[in-house]
Amino acid sequence: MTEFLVKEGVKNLHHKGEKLITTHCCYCGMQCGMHIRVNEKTGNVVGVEPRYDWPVTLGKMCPKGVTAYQTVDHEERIKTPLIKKNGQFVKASWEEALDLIESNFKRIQNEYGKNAVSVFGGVSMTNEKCYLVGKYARAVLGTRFIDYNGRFCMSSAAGGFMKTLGTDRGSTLPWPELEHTDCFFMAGSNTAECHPTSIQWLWKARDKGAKMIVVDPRETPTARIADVHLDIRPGTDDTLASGMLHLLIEHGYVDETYVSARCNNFEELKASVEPFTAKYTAEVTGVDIEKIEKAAHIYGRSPRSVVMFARGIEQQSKGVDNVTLYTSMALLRGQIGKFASGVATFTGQGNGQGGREHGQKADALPGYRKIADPKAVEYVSSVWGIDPKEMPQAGVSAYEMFDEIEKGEIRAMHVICSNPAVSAPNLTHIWNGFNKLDFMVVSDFFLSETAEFADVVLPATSWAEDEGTTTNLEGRVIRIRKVKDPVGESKPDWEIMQLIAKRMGKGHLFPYDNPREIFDEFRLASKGGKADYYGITYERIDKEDGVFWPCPSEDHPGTPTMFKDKFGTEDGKANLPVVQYRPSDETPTTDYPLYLTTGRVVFHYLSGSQTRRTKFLMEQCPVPYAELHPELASQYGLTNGQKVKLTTKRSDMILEVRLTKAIRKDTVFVPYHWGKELAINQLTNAALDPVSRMPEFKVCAVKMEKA
Ligand SMILES: Nc1nc2c(c(=O)[nH]1)N[C@H]1C(S)=C(S)[C@@H](COP(=O)(O)OP(=O)(O)OC[C@H]3O[C@@H](n4cnc5c(=O)[nH]c(N)nc54)[C@H](O)[C@@H]3O)O[C@H]1N2
Ligand SMILES: Nc1nc2c(c(=O)[nH]1)N[C@H]1C(S)=C(S)[C@@H](COP(=O)(O)OP(=O)(O)OC[C@H]3O[C@@H](n4cnc5c(=O)[nH]c(N)nc54)[C@H](O)[C@@H]3O)O[C@H]1N2
Ligand code: SF4
Ligand SMILES: [Mo]
Repeated sequence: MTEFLVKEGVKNLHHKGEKLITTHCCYCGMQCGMHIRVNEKTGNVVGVEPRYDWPVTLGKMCPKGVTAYQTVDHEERIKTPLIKKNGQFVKASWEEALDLIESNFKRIQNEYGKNAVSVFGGVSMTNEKCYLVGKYARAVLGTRFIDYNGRFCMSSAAGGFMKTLGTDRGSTLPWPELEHTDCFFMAGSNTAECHPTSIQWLWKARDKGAKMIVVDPRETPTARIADVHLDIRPGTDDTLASGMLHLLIEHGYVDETYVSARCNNFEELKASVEPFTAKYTAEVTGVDIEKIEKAAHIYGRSPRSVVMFARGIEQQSKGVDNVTLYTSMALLRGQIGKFASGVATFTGQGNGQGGREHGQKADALPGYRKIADPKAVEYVSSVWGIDPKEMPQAGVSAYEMFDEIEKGEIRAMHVICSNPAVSAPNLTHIWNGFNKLDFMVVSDFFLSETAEFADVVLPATSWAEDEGTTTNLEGRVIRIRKVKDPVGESKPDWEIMQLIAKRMGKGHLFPYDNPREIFDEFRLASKGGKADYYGITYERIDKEDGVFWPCPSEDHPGTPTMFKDKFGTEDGKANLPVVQYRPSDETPTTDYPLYLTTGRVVFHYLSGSQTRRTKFLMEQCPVPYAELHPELASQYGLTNGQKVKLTTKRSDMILEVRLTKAIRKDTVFVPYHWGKELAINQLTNAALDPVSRMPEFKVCAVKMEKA
């Protein structure tokens, strides 16, 4: 069928009076292949056609993807710079806005030092832009305070992969190989709603007999099709994974040849998981012992298997430990570096992979280099044309920047492509921080909840108005094409940073005329790093359906399968770290007797800034709700549709009850895509993982009352 559509489809997709431009969806890490339909007369985007010949998604798209085009010419797009006067935004020229930014950034830095101006980035942008955000902060503003929204997303996966495998590429295998695996072990991923177009690969494999194990406190649409659903008590993944390791060892499922040749620390790991018997694991996790044993046998006996996880296990104050333990399962079975097997995290945002490699992170430089490494600083400074002594030190993580605001260390912030006024934990702290800033700039194409706090809002272009590259969840670098000219006076983020660089007297560091020139500089900046893009060109991406990093030279084929012969660690061997069990930062108490967990629905994307402006999606899911088991609801005298008050140590809010048997009886789930009084992040816990500084979005203790 797909072959037929590839041959016949593109021709049939064409509508009279329109042109089709080939690109990728702007939302999640799947980066589904699509053609955008553009009216040839008006130049406006009028629709989308799925791309049947894109090898990763084969013409499949989800409800967000097929409506994404509606945001491009949306009536609420910001079309000019906005300046706040007496609490109201008024339209301004670019000159006025830049004057204000220049004078305030200079005043604040003169008075309080360079670090008083901070940058908060995001990864819905292309690699070109993500790379420049790091350079803008460090080389133009000279500040150490830069971090980004990937801290709330991929940082625990990154930290865990670095510890075990030595390189953080979200997937060790290309997605089409999933069809040929024998077993999926999936923890904390609601794949069917969050990476919907992956499901086709799972189905294809299931048709061939592949087994599926899902670990989730909720019976998600993904869990419903599993052979075993481990309905875990939130925050106990470290125990469950340790139990699985214990059982793999106990039942002789360890690939001893692989482990002795390719892994360090097996004996220590073995000793550390000794206490995690099936019985103990069942007690702690609340999962039936039979199911735990069944899962271990299925996973242990599968010749080819893939361990997959997502934010359910990562957005915890022990997210890194969870990642190292689940990754160790794949290592013990000798699965990494082989066909149709391995380990993968479901990268969240469109460029969540690329965006985390290029230096938006407080302690990182392009190519996955560390700012603490003098050689890295020297190399990147030479590419940028700055004195290595000018390179700022490492800063602090996204949430911790708000502590620095409270302390008066940070006085100004430029938010580029993120909406932390909705998406950060413990929102009171965030809102107070924004109110306390002397000066705040936001670059966005909609007036997001965060932009409402700003002094100056700069109109950025959308994903369809500029070209560049992203890196999808496999690690494949792909092309985003310019579909139309920017609406109104909006400008691409790289041009906005360039304008500010000029005002700050650093225009010579931003000499670009187009994204290609930025990509070429970035290739060089990444050269020799772990995430080496040097051999990737726009032409190769077109010709080869994307190129997988690392790709150190133009004659290198790229790396679809990672770690075939050696890992990214110094000695080339994978590590099997020993983990010290610890409970979540908050567990239920008499006062707060239930678990609260948060996440997504298929119809909305992240802070909802884009999807809440899309009519169809809002019709499908207009408001947040509290998902409860009917038995729990009846204990509280609640019925479907009634109002309930949820209270945590941080705040309270009122939500509508939605009853479902597909959730544990001790857990409440609330989707987080709404702002202000509808934002569940008013209640969430900002306890941070000690390594990744990831907040514990997935677990806190909550009190529930009829409202
Ligand atoms: N529709 C949609 N798709 C998206 C996004 C979106 O906003 N909407 N966002 C994109 C982004 S940026 C991301 S990061 C991904 C996120 O993708 P996912 O991580 O799949 O999505 P979540 O809903 O955050 O959480 C996944 C699951 O974790 C479970 N969970 C909660 N607590 C625990 C726990 O303690 N242990 C375990 N094992 N599981 C737990 C939840 O019940 C939930 O089903 O999705 C991407 N795709
Ligand atoms: N409770 C709870 N909170 C969570 C999570 C959770 O599971 N539970 N998940 C966390 C995760 S995984 C993530 S990724 C974060 C995401 O949280 P956010 O960073 O807030 O994500 P978005 O809603 O994508 O915000 C991006 C903003 O940038 C704008 N934008 C999009 N593209 C561009 C561009 O190219 N340029 C510019 N300048 N602007 C652009 C959009 O209009 C939008 O306003 O939320 C986190 N928060
Ligand atoms: S699965 Fe992700 S990339 Fe694909 S259409 Fe949906 S939101 Fe877009
Ligand atoms: Mo994310």
